[in-house]
Amino acid sequence: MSPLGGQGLRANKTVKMCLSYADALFSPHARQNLFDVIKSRLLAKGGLLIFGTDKGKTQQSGTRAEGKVKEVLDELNLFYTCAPSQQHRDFRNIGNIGLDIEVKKSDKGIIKCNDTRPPEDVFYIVFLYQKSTEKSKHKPCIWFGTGDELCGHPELEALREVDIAMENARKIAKSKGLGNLKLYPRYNWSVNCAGLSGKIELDPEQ
Ligand SMILES: [Ca+2]
Repeated sequence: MSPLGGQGLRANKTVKMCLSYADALFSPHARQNLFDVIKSRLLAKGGLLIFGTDKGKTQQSGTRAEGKVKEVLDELNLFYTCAPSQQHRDFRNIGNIGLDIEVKKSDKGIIKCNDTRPPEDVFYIVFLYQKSTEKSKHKPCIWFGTGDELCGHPELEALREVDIAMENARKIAKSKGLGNLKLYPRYNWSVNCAGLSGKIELDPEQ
């Protein structure tokens, strides 16, 4: 038995945790690196074709896609917290280094984001065209990347102009002259994934 016994093991664990914190602080690539590990593991695992929805319940098949990612996080024994639904980060602070992952699924290739556009610092795993057949233009695939890459690197100036236009629209909607009508202009963002590069085709046989 080692002179430190059980204590030695605990000490070892502490060292590992400190290293991962240090890694996060000193390497700007730590989150990307961990995301790459999760990506490889998910692809190696297979069984990633998630067919359609159960009786039109989009939420449920979305949950199945998230379940696949959760399995990988658990197999890798990674720390994370789960966000309440309707938020843009399904899994937060993965590996205790601030890696947040959002899982999406769309059979039509359009991701609905409602009032919040994908945050640039969130990493996305997107299941696309799962219902495709042999004749379909788009094959079932999966895509990995950051929110910024998902959005196609929008220009800050263009985004700022949109925000100003929205502010103005809200001001106009509040102004007098609409009688009893009330209006609150809202964002309704969505992402068209057709042009995303780096999609990984899924084997229909798996
Ligand atoms: Ca999700």
